[in-house]
Amino acid sequence: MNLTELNRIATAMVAPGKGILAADESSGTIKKRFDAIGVESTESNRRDYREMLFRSREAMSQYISGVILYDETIWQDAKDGTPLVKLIESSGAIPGIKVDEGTQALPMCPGELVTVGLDKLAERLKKYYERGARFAKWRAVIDIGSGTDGRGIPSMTAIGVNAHALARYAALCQAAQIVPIVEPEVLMDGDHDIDRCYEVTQRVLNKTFQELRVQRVALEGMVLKPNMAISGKKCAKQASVEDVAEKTIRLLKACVPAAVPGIAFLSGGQSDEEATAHLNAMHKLGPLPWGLTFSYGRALQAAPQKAWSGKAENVAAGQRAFSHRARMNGLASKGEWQSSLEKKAA
Ligand code: 5MM
Repeated sequence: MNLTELNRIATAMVAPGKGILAADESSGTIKKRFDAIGVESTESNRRDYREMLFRSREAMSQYISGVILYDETIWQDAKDGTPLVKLIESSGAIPGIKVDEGTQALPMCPGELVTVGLDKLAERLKKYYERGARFAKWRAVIDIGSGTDGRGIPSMTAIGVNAHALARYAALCQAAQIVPIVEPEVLMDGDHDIDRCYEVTQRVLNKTFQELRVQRVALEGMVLKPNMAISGKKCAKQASVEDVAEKTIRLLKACVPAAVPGIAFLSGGQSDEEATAHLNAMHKLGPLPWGLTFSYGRALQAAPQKAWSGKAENVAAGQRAFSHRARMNGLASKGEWQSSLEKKAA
């Protein structure tokens, strides 16, 4: 393992003014997104859509540091035969790959999930590296709820097995000279308040870093992709932008060692503008010990998906919508965003 090189890539992924495009929707998820805009989820439509994003020159060269791909996409070529990975590289962004294989029900823990995909991962990583991937992603999913057996969710079992798998994956990535994005997502579904989210996320992050240490993962060669401390979507009392920013930074400072080069948030179902405003507000609370940016899926793609709607004549509009969101989040990653910039663009 060349840790200097892993650290260089991890640092580039969270460079100020840039962030990560999470375009790694699995087949089921992209179908849901396409259903919402009335587009059939065929292999060529998925390729055309992602090619549109990766050919968005302004977004890709100025505001996007890396792209997380799904297995299908990393092997796909653009319409003119250029591998999509090459399009990403030529824009100056780093190609990455989602390597988990989704979730399964966790035995003995009703309602809870464990992320799978460790079998043959070492071999898969080797092939992805040869194809150009320099970082990877594995997402664990932790729900907050009351549970059907009265024991409460999440259980220590779910937190423990998911942290163990995240660390196994991260160690395998580093051995393959690939930077692991470690994503333990505490879902914002549900009616819990921000303090409950804070408390659960703290337990999850502490356990995750404990496992990373036990399994000898080099913290200098990874990126953390966490949720923010935020109110559940159905909570009657929604925390303010300032509250989310203050509690998220307090939580991360308590749990994430300064050796970690960067933190890149998931958006988790927040609206586009909320996700941008939260990141921006966090940068008002600096200086921070790590790079802090975005790794958004929905909060970067909802607008371009709508503008594109599967029509070739809408490609330029889709690219404009993507570049706008990428620029807004790029500014937020430096604390330079203002809501008036959104209105001007509209
Ligand atoms: C883009 O969505 C990713 C893949 O999800 P599935 O495996 O469920 O299809 C997802 O992992 C994503 O990278 C993160 O959750 C962040 O995306 P959001 O939309 O929460 O910013």
